[in-house]
Amino acid sequence: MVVAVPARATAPAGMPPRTGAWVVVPTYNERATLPALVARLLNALPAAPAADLRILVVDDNSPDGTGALADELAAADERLAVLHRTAKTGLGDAYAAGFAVALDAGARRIIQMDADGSHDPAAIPALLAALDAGADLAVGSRYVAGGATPDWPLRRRILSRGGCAYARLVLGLEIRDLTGGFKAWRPDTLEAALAEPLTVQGYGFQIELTERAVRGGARVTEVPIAFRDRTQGESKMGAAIVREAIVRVPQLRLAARTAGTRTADGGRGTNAPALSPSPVNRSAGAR
Ligand SMILES: Nc1nc2c(ncn2[C@@H]2O[C@H](COP(=O)(O)OP(=O)(O)OP(=O)(O)O)[C@@H](O)[C@H]2O)c(=O)[nH]1
Ligand SMILES: [Mg+2]
Repeated sequence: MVVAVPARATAPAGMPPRTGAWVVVPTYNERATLPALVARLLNALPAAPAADLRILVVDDNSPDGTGALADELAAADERLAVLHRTAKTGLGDAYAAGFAVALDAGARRIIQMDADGSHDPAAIPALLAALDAGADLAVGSRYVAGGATPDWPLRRRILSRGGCAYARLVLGLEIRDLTGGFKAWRPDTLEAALAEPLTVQGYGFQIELTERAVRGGARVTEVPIAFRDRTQGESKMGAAIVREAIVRVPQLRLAARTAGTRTADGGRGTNAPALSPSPVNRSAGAR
């Protein structure tokens, strides 16, 4: 398996092989938000036995003690595990480390999501249902019918919408939400996207991974989600992260052109129907 694994990453002990769905959750100073997220995750996937669900918290030695808190939570539920990294080297790095652990363990589905309450675990069955329906990558999308950002002020909406439109245009993709971080992957698709080290370290790595998947021929489905603003803790998004994405997106396009492997449909995503409880719950076993 060729996966970019930062040298500091070590797999948590005691993880059983061939586990069904892994939810990878990066944390940095999320003491205030993590317990509720874990409770909501377990609540959203109640039928999942331990062998079928792993929640992997990837903590970058948070100064607020999130890592130790995650260890306490993990001691109380075998479905939860913690990957401790020694330093904060970027969200892309943290995700690459968590993904590598999940892939090495033989995960059959990998879900990625924020810890701050913005991503609702209740949407996970819909993401998994999209994989069941044939997608290689299901993208939780704020910008398809049924998706929303109800709490955001106008300034934030413009930034996010503008960022997505910019990335779409420059990369020539038709996926509407390229910057979101709530996704479900087939392992082979994720593994292929990670075959080379990420070149974007901040949140722009979300764009890079999705663009690599599309370039590799993945079928991408956008599943509508409502993205809630965090109510506790602090955002880590800053001007440097935005700047990095703005600069790196055209470089991604150039790299794709050079590789000459862009798919014929230009990354046309399919839009899944709005969330509905019944088909969604059929996949709630988190397989
Ligand atoms: N391990 C790790 N996690 C990170 C890092 N940066 C951000 N995170 C986590 O990634 C998730 C998203 O970060 P946020 O700060 O909420 O950023 P955001 O959701 O893009 O922005 P807001 O909408 O302002 O909250 C959260 O769970 C963070 O704790 C990092 O460098 N390392
Ligand atoms: Mg957030």
